[in-house]
Amino acid sequence: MSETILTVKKATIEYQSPSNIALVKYWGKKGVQIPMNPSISFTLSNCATTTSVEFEHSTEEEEVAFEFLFEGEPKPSFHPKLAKFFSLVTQDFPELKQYRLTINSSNSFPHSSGIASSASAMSALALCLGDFEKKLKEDNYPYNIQERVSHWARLGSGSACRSVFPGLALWGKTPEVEGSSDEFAIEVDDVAPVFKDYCDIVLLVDKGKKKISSTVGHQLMDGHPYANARINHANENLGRLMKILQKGDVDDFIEVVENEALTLHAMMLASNPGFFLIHDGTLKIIEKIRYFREQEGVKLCFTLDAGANVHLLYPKEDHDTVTAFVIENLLEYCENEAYICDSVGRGPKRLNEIYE
Ligand code: 2P0
Repeated sequence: MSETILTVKKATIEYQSPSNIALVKYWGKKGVQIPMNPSISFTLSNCATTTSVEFEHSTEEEEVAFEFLFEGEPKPSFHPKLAKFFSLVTQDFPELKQYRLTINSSNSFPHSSGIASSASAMSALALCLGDFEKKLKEDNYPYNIQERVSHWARLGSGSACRSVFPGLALWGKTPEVEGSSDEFAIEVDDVAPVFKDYCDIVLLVDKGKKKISSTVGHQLMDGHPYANARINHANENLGRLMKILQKGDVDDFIEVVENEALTLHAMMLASNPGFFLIHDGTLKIIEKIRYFREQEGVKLCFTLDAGANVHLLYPKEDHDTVTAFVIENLLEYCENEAYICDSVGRGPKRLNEIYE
């Protein structure tokens, strides 16, 4: 059966896509970016990557020909990761090999802020490719575009598949949620109002490059002595959290989210070789958050990524109290007193789409 595929001479597609912060953490993978356990995250709002892709029709190549610029400057160090990504995407979308791509990317957050940018960057790129494929196959496009884009984003970086959705996104097959998949993330919208505009202050304890790459971090789960226990525990935490999110129970949310953050770092400590990404400042911040919560009854809590920075999560109604607490008590542990105010966001935005 022959499909009608349009040929576009030239196109430019631009997306802004946010970062996300996991509540139940993805840690460990198998096969081609398949997670060892399901994860769920808040999609953020202010921490985002803007990516424009210019597609120019050319002769078909063995692999996608591309140029990558970050904030206007060529970045050859990103080429191997992108080449691998394109070699996977073209298994689904071989027509892409007929185009030369110029990719321009920039982040809303400062360089070296210690904020993981692979989720926002790879999701923004996947979104541009998704729209382009849909345009080429206009009349017989059979896919669910969000699933397909999330699947491609995952091939670029696991956590990126969750950034395609607003609010909360779940990635990984779980009996708790119908339609969940290891291949792509899905939106979780059955959540109580309090979690729809939850806030996140990112305390930048260490703005440097990560000490270990996420790829190496995930590999340390292969043969980890506690891997099975962790996978079971993550599944339990996910099941609990799904119910908590529906009910709007902030106290139980705090318990699960902090447990996940500390378990992630406990897994790193117990790896071989063991490593720790937490700094003195991270521990001081955690202690102060817990003390403030006990003393003042304000329902703030922390979570951590694979680094020293702390994400301080709290209901929107506590914004003024928490901001004052941060400024008075926590900035002394942040590099150059740097922090970013963010909150649960509405997902990616298409900024531009031009076809010639
Ligand atoms: C997460 N992290 O769920 C977990 C928690 C870090 C700690 O996903 O190798 O950049 O690109 O699939 O997604 C960081 O790993 O890893 C991560 P790759 P990714 O957000």
